[in-house]
Amino acid sequence: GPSWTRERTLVAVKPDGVQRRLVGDVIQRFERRGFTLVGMKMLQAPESVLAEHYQDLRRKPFYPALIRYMSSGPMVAMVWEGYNVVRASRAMIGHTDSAEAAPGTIRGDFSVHISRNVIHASDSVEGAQREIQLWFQSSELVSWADGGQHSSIHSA
Ligand code: IDP
Ligand code: MG
Repeated sequence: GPSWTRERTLVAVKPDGVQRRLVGDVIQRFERRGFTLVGMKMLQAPESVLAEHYQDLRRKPFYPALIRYMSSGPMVAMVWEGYNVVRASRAMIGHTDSAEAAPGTIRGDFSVHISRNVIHASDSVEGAQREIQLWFQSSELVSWADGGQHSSIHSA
């Protein structure tokens, strides 16, 4: 079938989001939207993985603080699947800078500062593929048939 039927993205509740008990709310938003959860794990991220994840930001002044923040406690990494899930999840999480994030988005509802912005989502299909491979073994991802109300649109 067409490749978009299997579009996947990496979403991660960052350590501040876990500490603030926002994991359930995040999952609920993605479930209600109709996306399919195909992988999930809780972990305290190793700095080596974070360094690869944020390789494009390594020269930014905030980079050391970013790595400290992201490794400060457990995070919950997830892989969500569905039609246009990469673009849709960026819209759902909202602007990187919480002050700019629209109300109704995850960052717009739960975060006031760019350095504690609760959640990550991949920003492109290529980036998503790279990040999913970085955080998950392929054996940790599960394909399952959606027999529910969203099956027609997500596999049309
Ligand atoms: P994104 O998470 O919306 O994709 P990126 O520009 O890729 O945003 O930056 C990755 C992460 O780095 C942000 O989510 C945020 O945690 C952190 N970050 C980005 N810019 C700043 C900054 O100016 N100060 C502090 N942290 C920042
Ligand atoms: Mg990014």
